[in-house]
Amino acid sequence: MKNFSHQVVYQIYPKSFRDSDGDGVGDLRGVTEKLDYIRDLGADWIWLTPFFPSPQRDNGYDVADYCGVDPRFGTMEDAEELLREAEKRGIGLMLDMVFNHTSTAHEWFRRALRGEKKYRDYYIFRDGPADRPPTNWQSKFGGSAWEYVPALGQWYLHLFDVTQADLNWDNPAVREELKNVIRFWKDKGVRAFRFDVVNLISKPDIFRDDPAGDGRSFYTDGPRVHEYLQELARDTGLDEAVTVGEMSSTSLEHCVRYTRPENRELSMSFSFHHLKIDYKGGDKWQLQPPDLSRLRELFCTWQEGMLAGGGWNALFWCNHDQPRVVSRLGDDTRYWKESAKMLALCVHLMRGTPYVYQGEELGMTNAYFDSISRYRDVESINYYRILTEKGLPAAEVMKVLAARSRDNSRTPMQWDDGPCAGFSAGKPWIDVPSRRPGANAAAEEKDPSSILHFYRRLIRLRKEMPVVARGDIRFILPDVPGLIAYERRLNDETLTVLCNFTAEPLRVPREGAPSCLLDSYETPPSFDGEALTLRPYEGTAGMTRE
Ligand code: TEU
Repeated sequence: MKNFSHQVVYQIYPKSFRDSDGDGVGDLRGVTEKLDYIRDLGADWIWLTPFFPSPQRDNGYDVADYCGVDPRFGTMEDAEELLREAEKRGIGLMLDMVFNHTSTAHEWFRRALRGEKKYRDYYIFRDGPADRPPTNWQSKFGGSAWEYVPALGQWYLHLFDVTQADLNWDNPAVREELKNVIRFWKDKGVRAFRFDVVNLISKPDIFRDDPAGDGRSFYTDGPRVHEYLQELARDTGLDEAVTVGEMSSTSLEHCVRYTRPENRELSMSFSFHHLKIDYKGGDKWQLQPPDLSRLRELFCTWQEGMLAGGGWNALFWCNHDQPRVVSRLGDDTRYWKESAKMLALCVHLMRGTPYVYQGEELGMTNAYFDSISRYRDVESINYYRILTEKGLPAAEVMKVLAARSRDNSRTPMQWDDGPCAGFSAGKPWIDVPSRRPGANAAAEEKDPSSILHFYRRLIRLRKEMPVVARGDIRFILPDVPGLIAYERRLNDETLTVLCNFTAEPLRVPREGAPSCLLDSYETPPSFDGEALTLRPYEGTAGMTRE
């Protein structure tokens, strides 16, 4: 059995990581250039978001050919070189398989449009009058999830952008095509895969209106999803690979089933409930202050629940779809360093596999763009229109985007403090953030108290301490508002983690002061015999041995 409990994944969004040829767009050679940086961080895997040929309507999540390399990012030789060079440093690549949908520029879809029945059955086409979509389902990027094709007199389903047509997994020929994609990359030596929104692949037999919602209840963790994942893993030999599924609006019960080793589906799963605690009424486009007690409750439920069910979590705050966590839950001015470190400590010492998203280890902040013309993401641009049309004043819409846009995470990686942050010698495809408080690799390399060095220590701890990799977990101190605290236990060792998510000092009743292993302030919190006092945004971890 493969063992990955001590491992850490570093996520790279190639478009924004490092531009090796000065055209303003990051590329695969840029990633190869920076491999030593990732080795020094201590990551075992690099998850590369899609670099396959694509019209880039959704930055590569609209794939037109799963077995090629988009010329914007380089060539197949560049990909092979990256794989080889990474391997030399003990790093594996994790490729991103976008199997819920293809781009409408994919050959399969084009042939479907040309009327080839075989390929029409690769997608989800439904009859219906031109003025009424088959159901009222909504796209995750806004608007109807159906698009009418006049030439065919039919509608096709797209849960995301109109150029991302959903595949018909009920068709065995589709499943075979996708298995061949895995085999292709496995033959090249790829040993890890991420599966994009993979809990949406199984659609219901009958398509009906959703009176209460946007349709998600019909296709989320759909009727045959477990069967399809088992088949995919079995037929492509994924047992020896590390796999992670991205699960949209999923449940704990399903994630246990997806990731229990005996079910042979996936190694681990991403879920997003903990990143909706600042969505008012569950709506991403309505702001509210983060609900910290809900955050604690969600971590507790998922961590203890996955342990009890024998499942395995992917641990993360950031990815290419999320705003920067230090701007979101920390304080990216006064307590920039302390809060970025506390947030890292909080998730890295939990039970599961930590994912670090490029620049998170530097404490990179949100973009703070002040004009819509600086945004690039299809979702942000759609919602700018939708929210303005609803009557929200433009200034308010800009506030919402500043907090919620996916572009917050897609600004150029900050290698140094030069004008383009050392990302490119040309004009970057997206601007660097308007302010960047010392968050860059060159400066942080030199400063032993930097956020970067803190991440290195955390990653090393997981490798050195079995209690971090394999210990069980129990949440403690539920009654201290603003505190998230847990214990990891293995044999006679207990690791205690205490995190103050507020800008105020916090008194935490304790019988004794644990020995301090790691602290976001670099020095242990004070102890008065009855309680520890955590400073603003302090995160601390200590060990006791029985
Ligand atoms: O994202 C899936 C997804 O549903 C969200 O993260 C989504 O971007 C967000 O909820 C919108 O508010 C995955 C990819 O990570 C994302 O980049 C792609 O755009 C999406 O699938 C479609 O492939």
